[in-house]
Amino acid sequence: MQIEKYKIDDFNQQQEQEHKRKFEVLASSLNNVEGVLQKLVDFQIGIPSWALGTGGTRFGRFSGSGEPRSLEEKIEDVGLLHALNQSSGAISLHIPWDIPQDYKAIKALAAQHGLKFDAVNSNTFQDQPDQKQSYKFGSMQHVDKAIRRQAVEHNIEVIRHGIELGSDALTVWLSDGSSFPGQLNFRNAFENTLESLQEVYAALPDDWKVFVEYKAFEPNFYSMTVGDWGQSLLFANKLGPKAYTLVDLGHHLPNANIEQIVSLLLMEGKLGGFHFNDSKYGDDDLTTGSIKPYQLFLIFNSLVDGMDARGMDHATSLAWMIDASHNVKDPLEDLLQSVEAIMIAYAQALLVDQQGLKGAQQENDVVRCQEILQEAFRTDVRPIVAEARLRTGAALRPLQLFRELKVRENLINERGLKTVATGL
Ligand code: PSV
Ligand code: MN
Repeated sequence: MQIEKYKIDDFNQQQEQEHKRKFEVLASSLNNVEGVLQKLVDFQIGIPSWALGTGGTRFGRFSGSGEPRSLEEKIEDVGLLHALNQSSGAISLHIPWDIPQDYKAIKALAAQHGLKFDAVNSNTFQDQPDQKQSYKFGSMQHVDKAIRRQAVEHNIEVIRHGIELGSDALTVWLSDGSSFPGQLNFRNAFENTLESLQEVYAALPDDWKVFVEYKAFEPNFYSMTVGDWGQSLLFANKLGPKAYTLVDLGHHLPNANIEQIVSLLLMEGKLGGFHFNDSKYGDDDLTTGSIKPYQLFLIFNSLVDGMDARGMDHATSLAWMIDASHNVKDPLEDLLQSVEAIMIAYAQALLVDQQGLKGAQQENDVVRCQEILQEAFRTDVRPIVAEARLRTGAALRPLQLFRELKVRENLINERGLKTVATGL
């Protein structure tokens, strides 16, 4: 299915008067509205290929209908999102779930939808049917060099796919760790992992980055070999200038101060990318902004402050990606909600009076600090986010248009009721 431009324009025309009224009221109370709008227009969020099908848990997976059955259909889905919001201009692939057969055709299809290829992801957390050695006891940390070698070769193969598609980053998430005390020698596990990552690093093209993603627990429950930002940063520092830490919002122990982590990683020039999602308990992979929108805003506040301090381009310096998928929503509707929540938090962070905040911090005026932050957080920025969409030819209300155009029903007609997308 393709969404014709005139359908978006017709829809916007119906909404425009009301939108303009709200936007003008908001704009009149803000400084530098045009600067904020341009930043929102430029900001693009990578969509994970594995979130286009309904997610599951170990207790089951309730597949939706009209899910993408191939990489081509996944690209088509992201193209639909991007047509609706013009903020989802990239797709992040997971290998081997999404092995491209014909690079030229896949690249042409992505370009047709205005999409780029974001970081490519390797998978050494599952055994594949044709695989020689098992990752049951880890991959890059494994005591057996042959298994480590297999994991390294897989990552190098993922880089090769990425090069063909025009990607420029590899994300390595390792499920390596241990589930019981004594199972692992922590030092050996770290050293083996470092050696493996160094071999992968050596295969990176000059203009590529590698993102080392950390996670506190699961599937291992006693120790994770890349378990927190400290361990990830250790690896990234030892690997070299092309290695960075990737922050997945669901990968911390409860109540971790993610905004502080982000701030320090940026200070060190070692924050590489983001996996957005939300959670109540652990790695819940819920819709971004659905549980803790204030935390999301505070994270964006750290991001804006930290990127500006280093003169970084907000849109291009970091890899912005979603990593969410769950059991109960239409995945495309869920992704539209996530992108909207990210844009809202970003817009609110752009409104923070950074100068005023720094002044209040210098004076230890704690109350004013809080007032300044909450002034921005409590601003209803939806009209400015919508205005950015209007200017790029996207829908004023993407989710509403998705439903009015009966996108899912169309996809079911094309693909069928019983479809299962590759992924977890
Ligand atoms: C692991 O929980 C993770 O966050 C990694 O990014 C994986 O690659 C992704 O989820 C998909 O399973
Ligand atoms: Mn992730």
